[in-house]
Amino acid sequence: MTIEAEPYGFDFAPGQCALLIIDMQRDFLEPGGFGEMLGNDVSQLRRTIEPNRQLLARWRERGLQVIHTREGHRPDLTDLPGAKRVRGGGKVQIGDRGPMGRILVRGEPGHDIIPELYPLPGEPVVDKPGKGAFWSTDLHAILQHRGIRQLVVTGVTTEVCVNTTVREANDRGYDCLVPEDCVGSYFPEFQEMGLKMIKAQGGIFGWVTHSTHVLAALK
Ligand code: TIU
Repeated sequence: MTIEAEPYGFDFAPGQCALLIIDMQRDFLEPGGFGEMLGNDVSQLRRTIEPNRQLLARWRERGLQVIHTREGHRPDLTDLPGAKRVRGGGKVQIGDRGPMGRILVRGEPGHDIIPELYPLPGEPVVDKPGKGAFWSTDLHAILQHRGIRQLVVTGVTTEVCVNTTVREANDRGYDCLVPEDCVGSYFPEFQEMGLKMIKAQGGIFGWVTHSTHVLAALK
């Protein structure tokens, strides 16, 4: 089955393809979290919620593999590099108290996934300390054990955690398809360029499509 995509059609094998939803956490999408702490307008990302909700619903109806990720750190911050802690130079740092609990700390309300896309029991949630979902996690092992060789990658933000994860996945031999309406950036120009970088040079890192084309393939 071929999904309409750029730079050319994506050869879709649903049984070997996981939906990988990156970091749709309150800390990135709601006021008072890590995203806003970095000086960003969080409302930019909220348009991705509804298309993600529809894609997730269809994926679940078909009984296909869903994996969620969350960026964050241990409560004792032993997995937080000093460089990441001080980056930004602001008054508030990762681990400090914010309106949704300690910022980017596992177990805090702000660190959790937004209610619209909340994981079901049986859907793996990969907690990652970095931007890429493969670094310092068991994601590759999970995918290998489930026989996954393709990823539909969605979530936030396009040029940071989505791009880093697509690049990591590509180097590990996975084909990645990114639906443009299901990924979001705080910056419109990075949204555009982040997607162009993936599909340039014959799909150097993967393919870009729209969720309607993925939904059509899963009718
Ligand atoms: N700052 C920003 O654009 N993103 C992140 O810090 N993490 C993710 O992209 N998840």
